[in-house]
Amino acid sequence: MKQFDTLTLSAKGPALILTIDQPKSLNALAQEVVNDLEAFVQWFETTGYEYRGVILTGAGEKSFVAGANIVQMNAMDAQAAGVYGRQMHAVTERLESLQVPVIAAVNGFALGGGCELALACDFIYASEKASFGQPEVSLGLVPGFGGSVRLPRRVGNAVARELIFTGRRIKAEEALRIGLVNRIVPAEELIDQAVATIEEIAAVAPTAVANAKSALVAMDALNTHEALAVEADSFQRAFATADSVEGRGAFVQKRSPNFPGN
Ligand code: CO8
Repeated sequence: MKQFDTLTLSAKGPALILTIDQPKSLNALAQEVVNDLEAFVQWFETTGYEYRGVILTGAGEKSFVAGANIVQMNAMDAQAAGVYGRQMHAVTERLESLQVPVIAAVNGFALGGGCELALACDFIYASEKASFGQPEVSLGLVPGFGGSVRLPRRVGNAVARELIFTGRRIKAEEALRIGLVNRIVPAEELIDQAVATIEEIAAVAPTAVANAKSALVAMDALNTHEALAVEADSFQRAFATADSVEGRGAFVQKRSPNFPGN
């Protein structure tokens, strides 16, 4: 398995578990972590596709990711901070574009850049101890790792504005209520439930999941009319795959499909 200084990788069935492993700083996104996340995405894009999904989590019992590294940011000038922010934009866009689902398994604090990193995943499972927030305003800052874009898309404009303008921290139940997380899970079952979902995904056609995901990512930038055109192209591409020939044929023949993966 590929090694990183600040991340650990482990496999569980068809899932690759990516752990941000800096528990002493509550897994804050120091420059070294951002560099490793960039290298991880590069590695996965080229050699990771034997896995059918990625689970992103944080080491320790307390925190998923407590945000950008405030100690390092305090020593930056505005120019350097801009470079740091743009690097994380590129990393989150590439993470979001991986051809397999990425689940954030939020086991504690997901604050500032931590909430923004979770939002770049396809969906979020939270432990009962998870909490979320965009507290940048309390540091005189604004969200800078994608939160102003992805939080309104996930929870709606007005709810996102309230969270961003107050910097308030919310608990898992409220995150579930506003649609920020898909489910709340006992902490000890968090990874297993995410693995079970990846197992479910691993049983369906891989090309169809990849195809659906890239269409959904592309649609984020489009209006309804343009997005429907993307869906039509995506459907036609899916229809032409061997996976779809097998899936449709198996249904008609009343048997389980055996997807060839192309
Ligand atoms: N950065 C660096 N170190 C951190 C961070 C952080 N974000 N969060 C915690 N730590 C460190 C603490 O300094 C402490 O280190 P040490 O033991 O050496 O003193 C250690 O982690 C443990 O933290 P605490 O003792 O504070 O633990 P508590 O349980 O008392 O509190 C909290 C936990 C509530 C999470 C608290 O640590 C906290 O408020 N952390 C900061 C949370 C925050 O404000 N996050 C948002 C940061 S801003 C951001 O993410 C902007 C993203 C966009 C940047 C764009 C750049 C252009």
